[in-house]
Amino acid sequence: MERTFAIIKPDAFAAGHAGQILSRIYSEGFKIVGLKKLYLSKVEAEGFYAVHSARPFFGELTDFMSSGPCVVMALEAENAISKWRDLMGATNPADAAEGTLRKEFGTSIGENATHGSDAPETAAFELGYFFNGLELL
Ligand code: DAT
Ligand code: MG
Repeated sequence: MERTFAIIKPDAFAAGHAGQILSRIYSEGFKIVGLKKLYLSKVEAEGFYAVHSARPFFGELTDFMSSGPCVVMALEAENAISKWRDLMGATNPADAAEGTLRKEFGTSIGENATHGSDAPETAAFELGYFFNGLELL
């Protein structure tokens, strides 16, 4: 079993899509081992996305991630990291395959509905950024 870190981003939460996304998470066989609703500050969003701090879209990205409430989750499954990336689809919703969350709920490359860790090292950092061990059951 592997764990990954996922976010229902502010666009999807504000649009009322959290329920459908959670339903999909269950139907695809993930176990939710941690979940909370947060309203990130700009500084917290910058810390989370520090790896992208040199990118031209960093300001836009961290403004967006601190623009409203989101839902952060720890998901467990076999090969959870790649399984969740597959369910999300491509970063740009315009390129995402039919049936993926970003295809269904994303509206632009910046506002793409969901986040998922891309490797075991980033999953460990991201899970630890938002959850302590006692919160993961
Ligand atoms: P992913 O979220 O698929 O792992 P990423 O790590 O490359 O993608 O980028 C993180 C987020 O930054 C992404 O979900 C949306 C935003 N982003 C990426 N490329 C962008 C771009 N060219 N313009 C605006 N936002 C972008
Ligand atoms: Mg990424």
